[in-house]
Amino acid sequence: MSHTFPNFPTDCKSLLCKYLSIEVFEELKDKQTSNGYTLHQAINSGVKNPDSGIGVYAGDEESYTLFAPLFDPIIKDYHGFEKSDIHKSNFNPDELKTVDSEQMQEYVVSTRIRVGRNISDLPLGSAITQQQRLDVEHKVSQALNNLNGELSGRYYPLQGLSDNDRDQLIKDHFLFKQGDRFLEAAGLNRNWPEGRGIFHNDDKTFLVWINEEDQLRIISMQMGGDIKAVFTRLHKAVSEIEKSISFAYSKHLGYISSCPTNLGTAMRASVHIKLPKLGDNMELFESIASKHHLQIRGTSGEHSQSKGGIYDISNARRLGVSEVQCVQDMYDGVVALIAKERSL
Ligand code: ADP
Ligand code: DAR
Repeated sequence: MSHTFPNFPTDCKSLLCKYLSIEVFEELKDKQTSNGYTLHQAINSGVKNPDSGIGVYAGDEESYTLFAPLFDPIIKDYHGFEKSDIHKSNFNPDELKTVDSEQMQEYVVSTRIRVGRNISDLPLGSAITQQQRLDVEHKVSQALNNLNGELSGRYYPLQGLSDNDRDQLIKDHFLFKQGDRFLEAAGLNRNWPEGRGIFHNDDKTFLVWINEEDQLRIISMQMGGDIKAVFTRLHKAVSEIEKSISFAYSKHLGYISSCPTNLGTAMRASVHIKLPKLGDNMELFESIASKHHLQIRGTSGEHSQSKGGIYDISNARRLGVSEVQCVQDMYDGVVALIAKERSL
């Protein structure tokens, strides 16, 4: 294990570079959690990928307390969330304030809302053992295969999935991509593709990724801009799954996730939306996004570029806000973006 302070490039912009001082490194470098997870493992993704935005991953819930001198300032910087703050959950779709709008249907291509979840009393993906990962796959796929009505569907293990099926699922935006270098360096791709897979219902409007960045990514999605319908289906699915699986949750940090950016609600509510004129004026685009706590991504997921003037717009805040607020942030931001696009 490396005991020397990492050699970051001078233009490194990650929160890891910003907050890993020599003092913090010396304080934490010999510590490890009860699962044997070390500082070296926690920072490896940001060391190997100096273009990271964040650069750290937790190996278990304990990482957030044992490595707090590094994680706390990163959490405060990204979420504006203090050590003494308490996260409050509210997953009631009836409280979402929306109005029927033809413009939403005209500009929004598709809507997707996902939450990350990890099973309580188990390490996270970066520190999980091969057997524990298989146990997660078995437990979760069994719970999903017992779902009925609109949520009933089938589990597809990645192991044995044909290249054609995999490519089709990625093309449909249904499947996580293989070989993300950030996840690789975080130890999240170990034993790939064993223990990984995708469940989807017959309508392909409800999906669960098993053992990607988090142990579950529970996803509701459909074409068009009916954000409330997507949110309502997600709430129903999470409530059903929670009847048989207990998720890692803390009063302070909410739902525990591998990456600190997903703590709290672990929710990303996104639309793929046509905004070609704003796309030609990124400074204006980004100022509206920042005012509405939005993140702009490309249409093939994180670290991708937009295509044909279509952008992935989602809530940036996940911790210290409720699930209703995450979706409200995205909805209100999309209304503002459409108004601006129409005025250009
Ligand atoms: P995550 O949302 O799980 O953090 P990504 O941003 O990488 O991860 O998105 C995962 C996949 O979901 C990508 O293929 C992306 O294109 C797709 N996706 C995200 N939002 C939407 C959306 N609103 N409509 C259709 N596909 C989407
Ligand atoms: N690539 C990492 C992840 C940042 C947030 N996105 C997640 N967790 N998928 C980075 O530090 O840029």
